[in-house]
Amino acid sequence: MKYTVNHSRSQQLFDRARLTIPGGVNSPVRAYRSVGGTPPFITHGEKSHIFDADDNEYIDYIGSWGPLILGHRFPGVVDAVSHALSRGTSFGAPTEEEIDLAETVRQIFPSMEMVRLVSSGTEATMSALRVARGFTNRDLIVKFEGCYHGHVDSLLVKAGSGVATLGLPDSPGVPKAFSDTTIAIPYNDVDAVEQAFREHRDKIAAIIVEPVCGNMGCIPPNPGYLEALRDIATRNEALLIFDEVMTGFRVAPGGAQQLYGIKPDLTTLGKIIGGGLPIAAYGGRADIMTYVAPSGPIYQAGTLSGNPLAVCAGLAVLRHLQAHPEIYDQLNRYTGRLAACAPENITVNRVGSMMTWFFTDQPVTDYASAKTCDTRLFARFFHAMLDRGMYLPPSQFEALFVSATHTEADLARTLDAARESFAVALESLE
Ligand code: HOZ
Repeated sequence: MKYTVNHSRSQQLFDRARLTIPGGVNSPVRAYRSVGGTPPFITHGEKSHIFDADDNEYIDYIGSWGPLILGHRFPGVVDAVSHALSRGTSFGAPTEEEIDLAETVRQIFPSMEMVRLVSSGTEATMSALRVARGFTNRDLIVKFEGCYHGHVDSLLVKAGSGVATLGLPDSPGVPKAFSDTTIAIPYNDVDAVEQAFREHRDKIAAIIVEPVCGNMGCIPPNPGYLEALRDIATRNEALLIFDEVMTGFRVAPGGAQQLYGIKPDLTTLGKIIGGGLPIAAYGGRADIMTYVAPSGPIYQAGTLSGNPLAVCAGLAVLRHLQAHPEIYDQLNRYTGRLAACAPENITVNRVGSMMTWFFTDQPVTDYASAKTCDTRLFARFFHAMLDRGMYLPPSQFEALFVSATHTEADLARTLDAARESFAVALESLE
């Protein structure tokens, strides 16, 4: 069957956007550079579906890149935001709901004894690094190739997500002195971490890791890997930072740290914690977090930090997830069925409701193996899926997300579309 999908209005909007917005988008992966074509301009969403400016309807497997675990326009969020809106949009002053949110986070993530709210995942990781450096009085940070922690200067070294998607080695504009504070080594390689600590003994402030990578596609930690990071950090009096912006409330209610039973010193959260509004958090051991101003000397601040609309949206989602733990069984079941539909020469990685179909027959365990993917085949698959009404991340180096509002009917349609699209993509190999 030949699909002819109209994208003319999106095309017009994209042409217009490019005149005033770099690349026509406000975050690079959205521009479809690595898959080609025009990004649909979105008008609205409802549960698991989104709609574009040409009235095309899609089953959404991006979910705003993770936050929408309860789907678009979750009634609890709509009500909470409407109620908050009726009282004011921003005060730049403390509110009771901020305490509710911080306490709820601490209940779900017991390692986060104290919590500071910020406005984006980038801000959370940037602040966590500053706290780690200030607390340990050391400068160096260990990060892993292909992990992405937002566009923090010193972490844009061998980064994943848009940086990997666009094939950029590093970013101009980051002073060498900043990137020199970063030691980037392969993910899932314990020896490389031991080696880094042998070479830079007493200088490494922290190890920062996506405990399940989502930003080079979904890559789980090897058995024992996170335990080894915990042990190495402790032995060397460095801090272990889990970047759970993507995995928090996603791979388990209490994130990867609950799933794998590891207690980091600091954690960063974003995405789901705001229910689709801009909020993020960092937190961890109380003895470390009391170094943050004004209780301590490490400075970090923000006018919109703890914004009341975002706080109320996030609380509505977290409370719903707390009250309905069965949601995670359904998410896992559905995503497992998506994982199972791939042909043999496609490698599938899944943790909970995060998943990637990798166009390689090699196991994908790190950035080097992720790069064995045939991104041209991925682009063909991606467009075949889009034509069939499936809205996937437009990059081989991102994970898809399933929401609690995806239905049996959605799943059946998606499985049919995926089987056809794999055939379309792979026919060029025959
Ligand atoms: N870099 C994020 C995903 N890993 C967000 C991409 C976007 O919002 O365009």
